[in-house]
Amino acid sequence: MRITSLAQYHEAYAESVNHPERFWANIANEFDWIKPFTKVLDWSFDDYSVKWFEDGQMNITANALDRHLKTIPDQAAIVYEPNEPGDEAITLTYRQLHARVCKFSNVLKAQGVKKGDRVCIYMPMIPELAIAVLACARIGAIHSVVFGGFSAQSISDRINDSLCKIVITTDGAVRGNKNIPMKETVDDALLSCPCVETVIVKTRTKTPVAMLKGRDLWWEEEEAQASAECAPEPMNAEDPLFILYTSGSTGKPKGVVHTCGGYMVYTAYTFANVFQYNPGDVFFCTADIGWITGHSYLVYGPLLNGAISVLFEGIPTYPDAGRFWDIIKRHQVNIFYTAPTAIRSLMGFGDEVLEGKDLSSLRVLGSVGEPINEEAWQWYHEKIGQGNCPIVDTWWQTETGGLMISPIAGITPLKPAFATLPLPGVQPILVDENGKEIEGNGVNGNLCIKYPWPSIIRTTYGDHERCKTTYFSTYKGLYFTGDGCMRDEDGYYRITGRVDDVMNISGHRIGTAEVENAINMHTGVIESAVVGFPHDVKGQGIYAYVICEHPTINDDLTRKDILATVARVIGPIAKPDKIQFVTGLPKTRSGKIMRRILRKVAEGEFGSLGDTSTLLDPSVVDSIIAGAQ
Ligand code: 6R9
Repeated sequence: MRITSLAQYHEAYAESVNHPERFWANIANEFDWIKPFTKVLDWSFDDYSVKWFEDGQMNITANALDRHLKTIPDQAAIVYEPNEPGDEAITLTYRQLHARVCKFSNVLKAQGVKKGDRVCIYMPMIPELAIAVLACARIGAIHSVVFGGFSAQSISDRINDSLCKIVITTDGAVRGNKNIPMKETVDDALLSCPCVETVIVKTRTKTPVAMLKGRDLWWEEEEAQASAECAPEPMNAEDPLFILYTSGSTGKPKGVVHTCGGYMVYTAYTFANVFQYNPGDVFFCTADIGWITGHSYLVYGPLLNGAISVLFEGIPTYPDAGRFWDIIKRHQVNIFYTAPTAIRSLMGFGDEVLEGKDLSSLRVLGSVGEPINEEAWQWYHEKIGQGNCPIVDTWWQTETGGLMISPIAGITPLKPAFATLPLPGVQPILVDENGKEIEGNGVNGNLCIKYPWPSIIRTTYGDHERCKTTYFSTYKGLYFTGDGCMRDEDGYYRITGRVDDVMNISGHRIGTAEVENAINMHTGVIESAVVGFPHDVKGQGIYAYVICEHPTINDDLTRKDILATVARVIGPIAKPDKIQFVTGLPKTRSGKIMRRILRKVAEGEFGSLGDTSTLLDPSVVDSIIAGAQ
């Protein structure tokens, strides 16, 4: 399954397009199947349904853990780098990780968790987060990890959407010099979650927490009593593996569902190839497991390949802006995978921070989450990669499960700020507004994919119609990514950003409608409109236009109150960077907000607002401009 030259890439690509079933069956057969599959693919993008390897049975943890016990039992699987640089790093070998996953699987079983049950995981970046994820997969429970920065309200919305019966959390979390409550936030969330029967709490900060009799259990006590043997549950390839909530253009985040077989095959294949992982290499993905990048390239992809995966609890700027570089030295990291926002932020601290740092172990660099600007790309290449590490700019999405358009490290000729070429199995197509294919090179359009790959989204939990309308109805017969894209003269792809109402704030997806709903919950707010605007470090920032019932007496305090409301409803990551109070919003006669105009104002481009003649009241625009300056 390993591509080792450009010619082989082209060969593999051609095979994956001409004989997709044969191509993926060969790769899938490299894994351990409990019952081999005989059918490879069944699909329709018109009445959306995709099934890969559907009559096969397997368990992803048997492939990610048990399989390696025969060959590399004592090699590190996860290297945990704690928040405090002075604290000891903890290594879990494949044997140890296997035993702990089995134990925790038995803990879950003892609490009555069965195949198909949903489990909410709300934890900081500690090894037990990966253990909890894998234990669910082992017994066939569907994990729903909620990023540790989300609010109680966001947790309860997610729990109630998929009716989780158990929540796994910690007493608290440490990030940099901050102590963050976790159990307390879960307790708040559970006030409105009657479906939850049990909460398992791992100790991290020794913060005092409430423990309800009959509901709350300590992880340590339960694990101590559990057996280290637990056979992996046989799963059909198309049984759900996990749900991960992500923002779209409408208000409510949707639960993206991935299934066992295709996700396993695709994440393993892309990890091995794109990063050109060699046995013994140390791989460091800085993403939180609460996002898809952490699921696919911190946990599953690396472990399926028997890799060594670094799990970092802290933040890049604690105790100083050299932390990533110290971790690279400490653990002799060979492959480093991070987000442009982190690169831009660290660039801002100046090159002095890099003095004396030993980055010589690095061989491959990766970027993910948002377009990487050329300046950041060059800095990353020169200062971190010392000019000799390829950068793989990986474009993909929660819905795609794995990397889609990306260079293959050291093999695909690079172009700064380009995701370059589609990986084998990925058939991109650019279309215009009417869904007509834009052929040839040197063109721009909306990015769609015309053929299924093994880890494509299967459904949005509990609402298949929503999945169909969101992804498969904008353009008939195509999966629509929501991204704009350019294909240059050489056929290289460059993702230009979202073309829908989704913002990308520091690589985090946040819907404009979601933030508007949160702002509108603030007392006295009549209406709001939110747009993204270019931000030096975050890539995009959040700009909110807000109409209040009464002229506010203290604008500054009201702004802060609104931020507090947004943090409470969604989480601190969704707090607007700018709030402008307005008396009206630019609306068409049919009542639609013209966001195009608001975006231009947020960008400071007052002179190029375009046609405003269809507005109900064009004078609104003048007063917004006056207030923005
Ligand atoms: C993996 C992940 C998906 C959206 C996607 C796009 C943006 C991700 C990118 C990129 C340009 C890249 N995006 N990678 N844009 N270049 N290399 O981030 O998933 O959180 O679902 O976000 O992120 O806009 O549509 P997710």
